[in-house]
Amino acid sequence: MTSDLKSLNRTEAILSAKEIISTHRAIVVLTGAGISAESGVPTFRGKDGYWKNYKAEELATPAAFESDPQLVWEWYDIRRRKLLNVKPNPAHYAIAELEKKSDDFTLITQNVDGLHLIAGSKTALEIHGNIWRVRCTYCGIKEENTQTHFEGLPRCTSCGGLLRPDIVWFGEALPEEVLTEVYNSLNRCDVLIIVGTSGIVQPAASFAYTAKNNGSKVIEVNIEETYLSDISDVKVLGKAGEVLPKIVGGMD
Ligand code: BJW
Ligand code: ZN
Repeated sequence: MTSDLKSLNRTEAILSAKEIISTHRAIVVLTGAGISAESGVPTFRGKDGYWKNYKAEELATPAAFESDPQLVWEWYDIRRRKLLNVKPNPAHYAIAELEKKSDDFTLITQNVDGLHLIAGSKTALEIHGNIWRVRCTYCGIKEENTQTHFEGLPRCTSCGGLLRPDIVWFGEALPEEVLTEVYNSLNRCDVLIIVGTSGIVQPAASFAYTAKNNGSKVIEVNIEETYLSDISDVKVLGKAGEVLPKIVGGMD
């Protein structure tokens, strides 16, 4: 293997990523919005990203929901309706395939779209929640909810409280039990594959550092350089749906 993995061309980078994955045991994959981009789901910060048309603080904060729950629910309703017509892409399937070939595998996703599970991944640690789940703001009960086109605001069937999307907004803590599993996996992995995240939002952005500090190799797949590129051992520049099947393919 060359001494400077970061200056490899794409084909060499794919080969290096393959070699690292096939010669290591415990694999963690961390995904962000970029993995669903080829399925037609907008990212957050790209040129057609959500935050170009909407202000994050007007929609993705507890304060926004408190001041205008209708507006926030309308935004989620638009996204839910769009997701009804969206399917996983080859990148989601490649990750599900990698899980099948691995003895010790953990998938961590920042995405709320549920596409990993549809693609066949057995489990996905959904650190920012799931758009198809709601939580009562009064009694805290959580339930699956696939309804679209709400008439008025959705209410809890147990207590009548206002329902909110079970999604982690800015300033909110990530679910503790999920985070415990995340750090357990990061503390024992020897390869972390980061796919389609800008590495801006914490604490997810710090996961690469946790893994790296524990001696893990880091492989990044993204269409552009990110805040995590500098600590990645191998950087594969390209679309996740094109690159991941090549990295994962033929590893039996
Ligand atoms: C491709 C591709 C292709 C495109 N192939 N690649 C300073 C000020 C204020 C707050 C903070 C601060 N410093 C830290 C914070 C905390 C804050 C934070 O990180 N803010 C930053 C913006 C600075 N974090 C939080 O508040 C978190 N909570 C927390 O810290 O709690 C502490 C706490 C403890 C105890 C008690 C109380 C609190 C919570 C973060 C929640 C994030 N939620 C969101 C939105 C949810 C709304 C929703 O979805 O409905 O989650 S934000 C949004 O960003 C969403 C995503 O999961 C997350 C990450 O985005 P991601 O996935 O990286 O997407 P993009 O768009 O940024 O990047 C896409 C990438 O894909 C790009 O790199 C492209 O190049 C690439 N790409 N096509 C491969 N085909
Ligand atoms: Zn309730």
